[in-house]
Amino acid sequence: MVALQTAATLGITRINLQAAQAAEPDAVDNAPAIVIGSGYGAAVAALRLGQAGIRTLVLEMGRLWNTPGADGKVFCSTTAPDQRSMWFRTRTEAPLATFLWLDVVNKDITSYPGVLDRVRHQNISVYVGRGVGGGSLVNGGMAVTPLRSYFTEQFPTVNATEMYDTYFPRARQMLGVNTIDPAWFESTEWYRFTRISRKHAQNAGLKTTFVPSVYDFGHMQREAAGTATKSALAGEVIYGNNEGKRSLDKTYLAAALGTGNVTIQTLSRARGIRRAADGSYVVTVDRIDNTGAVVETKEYGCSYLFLGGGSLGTTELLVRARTVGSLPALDATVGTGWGTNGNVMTGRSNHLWDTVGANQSTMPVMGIDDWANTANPVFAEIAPLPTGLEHWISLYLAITKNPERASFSYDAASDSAKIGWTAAQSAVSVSMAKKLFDRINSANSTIYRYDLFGNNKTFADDFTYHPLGGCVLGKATDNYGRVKGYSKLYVTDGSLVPGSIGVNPFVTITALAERNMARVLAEDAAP
Ligand code: FAE
Repeated sequence: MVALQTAATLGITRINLQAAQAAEPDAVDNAPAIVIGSGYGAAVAALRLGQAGIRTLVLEMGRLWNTPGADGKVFCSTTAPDQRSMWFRTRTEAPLATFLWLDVVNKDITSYPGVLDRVRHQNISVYVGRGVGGGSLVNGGMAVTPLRSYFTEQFPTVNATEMYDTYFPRARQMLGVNTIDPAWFESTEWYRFTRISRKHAQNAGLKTTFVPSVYDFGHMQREAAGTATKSALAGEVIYGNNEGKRSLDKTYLAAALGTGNVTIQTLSRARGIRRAADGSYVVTVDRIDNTGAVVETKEYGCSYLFLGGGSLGTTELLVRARTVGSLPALDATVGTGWGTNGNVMTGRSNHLWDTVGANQSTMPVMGIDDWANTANPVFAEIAPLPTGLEHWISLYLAITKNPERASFSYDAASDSAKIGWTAAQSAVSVSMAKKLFDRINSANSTIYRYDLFGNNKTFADDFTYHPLGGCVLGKATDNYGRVKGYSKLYVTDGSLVPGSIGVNPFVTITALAERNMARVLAEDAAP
């Protein structure tokens, strides 16, 4: 319903991305505006530029995900991953290492530009989406607006009234955010795992709250009723959803292409940025094939350059440009203020009578909200673990108020940026999450699971789904994402968020990009 309203508001129906993409790619060597990446921030930039009548080229390193494989599906499921699952790997690298200490989670696959990447830094791995739609292709769809007080704490220079009255509602509407029918939630077998975790939280005196989603709950109910093809109810999530998910290719990017001014070029990885004598930008791009080989290196020129490669992608481009001297005037704060949004995962073992159900929806709909506890602020998503078997496990992704931040440095040998995050910085998140889950275990006489994360670890402290920061708003950029030291160069993604936002971040990233684009288009001269 929301999707239809969104489409109607925009005056579009579903756009055939492939047809639109085929129209131009090789022809565009210069465009007035270039957007790097096609995740949340990039998609907002592309749409608003296109609507303003500005011809815009989007460069995305991943694939366009619209072609069915031999099984008739575009994406593979988490339980039967194949080459489509991960970005140039020969074995999947899922967040859960093992199950019952058995190496049954990860599978050998053929190397291919798959949809999920795990970018390994020394003490932290960062999961990111690859493809047209970025993280929206692989994420859990939780569409959470941050607590206003914490948003203000993190963004003291941003007008919160404007954000909460205009830009958050705009982002939610455009993304197609909807909420689960509480009556269905209470009765369906697919959310028994959530109800059990809610009961255990409540036994510990903790508050739970429903969280909205961009997964179409009408579709999900039809999946349950057997009248729609199963996706969320068929183990599909981190390697993509074939049905029901309103990923960016169906919302912002479809609308952007619908303006007729936007072209998306895939398998195109931006590597270098420099400024030409006339003040325009030149982007060096490696075009890759399905083996990852660079088939062409090409330069693209533009007057206005928007960086939407995500916290890792954008920060790497700028840190590299500053270090190699192609954008030497970048501020010293570029590459700083990076954090994990305090992410840490854990699992609890339930009593035999507290079954979580063999059938679990992959879309989380509830969180344990203890953010108001100033001594130990935590928001913990109740996460699914869909295996098709009863396993008595309650799984969580906790977001803790970890104040630790790290910086990027450029490593010439690998031509990449490295994050200087330490194990001690992850330990801060673990200790906060542990305080919350110790309370829950103690109230329910339950224990942690030791079999899920390798080395008998009870907390997965070595990865994040929520990389944030690196080019923080008001530090590396002005108050609207304009990069300090360079006019007409903009950051429009999660790198603007200072390391933590207290909830799942894509609604904030989208709303902030909407706010910044409104200002930039009003104030900066049109190309
Ligand atoms: P992002 O969506 O990461 O997009 C960046 C894009 O740029 C990608 O498509 C890259 O391939 C591309 N790119 C990067 N570098 C280059 C380059 N040099 N040249 C060309 N292209 C490039 O950026 N958040 C929520 O709010 N709710 C959730 O339920 C949730 N669940 C998640 C589950 C998983 C498994 C993961 C991985 C993330 C989850 N997130 C969730 C996080 C969310 O997806 C993430 O914050 C946003 O996607 C970040 O948006 P950006 O616009 O910053």
